[in-house]
Amino acid sequence: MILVGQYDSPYTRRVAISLKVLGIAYEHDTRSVFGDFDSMRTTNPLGRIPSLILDSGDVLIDSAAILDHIDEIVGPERALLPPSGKPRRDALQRIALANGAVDKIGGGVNYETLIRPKQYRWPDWIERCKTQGLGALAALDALAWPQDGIDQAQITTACAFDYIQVTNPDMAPAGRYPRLAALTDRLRRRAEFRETSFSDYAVPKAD
Ligand SMILES: N[C@@H](CCC(=O)N[C@@H](CS)C(=O)NCC(=O)O)C(=O)O
Repeated sequence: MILVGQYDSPYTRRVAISLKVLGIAYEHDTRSVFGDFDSMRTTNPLGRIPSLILDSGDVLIDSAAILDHIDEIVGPERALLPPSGKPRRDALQRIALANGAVDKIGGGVNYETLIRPKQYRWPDWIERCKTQGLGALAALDALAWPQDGIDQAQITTACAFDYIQVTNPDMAPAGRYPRLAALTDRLRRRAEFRETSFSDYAVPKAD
């Protein structure tokens, strides 16, 4: 199978890390959503990442749908999401908050400030997105997190927090989110996180 998307996308990265944790081999297609837009649209009509191209040629889009398929392949004993009940609801709630933080800070604040020309920006909207994203981080930081092991809620949350720390360090200063920092620091040491590191990522500057 082929995973399409670069690791500076936390949605792509959570898929990559899940594949690695579960020992599923993949090729990596590093086309860019912005630089290779027309080509990307031939893989995913939305022109977004991640996509997973299966050996059958079928293309899965959206990280949640891709991860659902991966969990199905490995079966309930090894799946990264709990199968049912409160454990599943709690995990999905954490994942919604983590992905929501990235939607609002990455897709909201960063796209609005880095892509939209200055004269067309709406500061109140950017501030609203920031409030929403930081609200999600605060809610995640108020939760207790495991000190060991790995599952989808941990992977997704650490990918989200790592992304925000790299791209928006002012929003995640040292000490503000101690539980998220501890979770992310622990997982960053794992091979799956190191192999998908995007520490060489150059944060674009808003004009
Ligand atoms: N809900 C989607 C979100 C994917 C997403 O927003 N990906 C970003 C990259 S981080 C993207 O493709 N952005 C380009 C665009 O939306 O035009 C998922 O979980 O896969």
